[in-house]
Amino acid sequence: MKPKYYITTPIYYVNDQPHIGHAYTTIACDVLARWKRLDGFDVMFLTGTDEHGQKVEKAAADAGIPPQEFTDRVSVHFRDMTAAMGISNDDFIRTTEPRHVASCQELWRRLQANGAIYLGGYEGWYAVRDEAFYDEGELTTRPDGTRVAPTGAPVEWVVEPSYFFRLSAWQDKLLEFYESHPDFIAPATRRNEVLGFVKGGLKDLSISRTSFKWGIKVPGDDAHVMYVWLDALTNYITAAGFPDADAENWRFWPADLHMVGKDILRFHAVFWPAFLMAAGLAPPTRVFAHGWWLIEGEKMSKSLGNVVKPADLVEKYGLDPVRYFLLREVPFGNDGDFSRRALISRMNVELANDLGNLAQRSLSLLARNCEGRLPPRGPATEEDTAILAAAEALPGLLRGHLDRQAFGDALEEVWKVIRAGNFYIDQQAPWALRKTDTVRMAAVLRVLADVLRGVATVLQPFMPGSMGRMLDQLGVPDDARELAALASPLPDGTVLPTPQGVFPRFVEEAG
Ligand code: ME8
Repeated sequence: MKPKYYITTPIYYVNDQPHIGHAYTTIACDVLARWKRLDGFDVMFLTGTDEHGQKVEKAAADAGIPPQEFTDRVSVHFRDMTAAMGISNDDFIRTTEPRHVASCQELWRRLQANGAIYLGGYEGWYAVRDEAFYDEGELTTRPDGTRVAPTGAPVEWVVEPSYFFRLSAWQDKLLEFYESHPDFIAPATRRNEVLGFVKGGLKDLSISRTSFKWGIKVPGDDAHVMYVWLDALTNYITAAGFPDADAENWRFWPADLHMVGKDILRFHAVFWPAFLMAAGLAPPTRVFAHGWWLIEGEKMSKSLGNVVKPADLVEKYGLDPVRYFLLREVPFGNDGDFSRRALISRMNVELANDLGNLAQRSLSLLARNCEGRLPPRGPATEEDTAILAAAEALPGLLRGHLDRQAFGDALEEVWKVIRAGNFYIDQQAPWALRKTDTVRMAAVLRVLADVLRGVATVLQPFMPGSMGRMLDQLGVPDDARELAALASPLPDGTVLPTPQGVFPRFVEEAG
């Protein structure tokens, strides 16, 4: 049986249109999902939309339409973004679906049955933009007198009856859990932040609201809707079939990785494992909090008019270059600055020059001098052995890096081999061998074809379209594109289709 791998994106609020930040998280997950499939795993990859709560209710009211109609409309934009980014998700969950309502209500009942919930009253600060409660001590006052949360979100004073989750009872158990699962929170700096927060003391958490209606009803008490974060986090078990323990997808729980932005780590690394353990369910294996993108040095915002729409980028630069750039430009986990100049530079230097030229030179020499067929390997020279060994080491190296979500390190390993390939082709000069030693020329071109096959195979998760085309041109059949297939050489004489450039240079239009 194949090992399983369950990976999730956050589910995005439908108060807004998708932008490059949402695309980033989803693409990172897509690369990992594709990588695991390539590596022989049985993968479940989930994304979706978070549709309840005060913030969405307000956005619907501002748009002048009922919330259900509003969420139907906006959720489609996220679905479209998923398609436009070439995302291979297995499911797309919406929190307004009946399966999710049933799942949340059952989780609530289990928490109640286990004595984890009590009825009380909430009096304190709430930020609708963050859908989060804040303590007085966390707030600052703006010059105009408004009180704001550390995130900059304005807060309002809320007084209402509320059910509470006994989070305070989980402080020691969570600390023990983090201790015994050192890889649960990554990167390490974020782990330390969470540890600090939990050590600072946990208060019981308000998990229901009565001042608005747009949410999942609390079982047995219609006056309350569930706190949107309890509702939202539960999506990860809903999609796995909760509460049906016989559901086909229940074998995927616990999730292997919840990928999130650093803004929502606390919800995933503190509240979520506490909810699950209190309900008698297993917590996820790992939560990775990545960094934040700025746009040419500025915070992305509608008022600044600098919101980068993923579909516009794809139209201008192509999908694969955008996917590549986002995961290559900044070490995953750090904040980054999105600049078109940097994107164009990576397209031209790393994709067109380094990889594109290596492929183009090798494939056109094969087409012209080997009748478009894959020649046999010859007796290996030291140089042949070295570059082939470097290419063969890639799957193992990438496995290590990608299990730590170190996308940049993984790509750097591949580029080391690509650069070595360009050095090899210059040094061996197969174009010169054509006149002096055609047998050696053919052997050199075979080495290059094998190296390119290794490179294109491991890069498929990052750039599925262009690497698919490169494997086509290398004569690799569809059923020989997994990592395991690299162990079997392609048969000598394999017919190679006419080569076509995979990565053209990007030339900025004048003006
Ligand atoms: O928080 N840079 O949804 P959301 C990088 N519904 N990533 C960014 C980004 C940026 N500038 N802007 C957004 C919610 N993101 C909740 C989640 S999960 C159970 C519920 C990404 O629509 C990043 O992944 O506000 C961040 O965590 C997420 O979008 C927030 O999306």
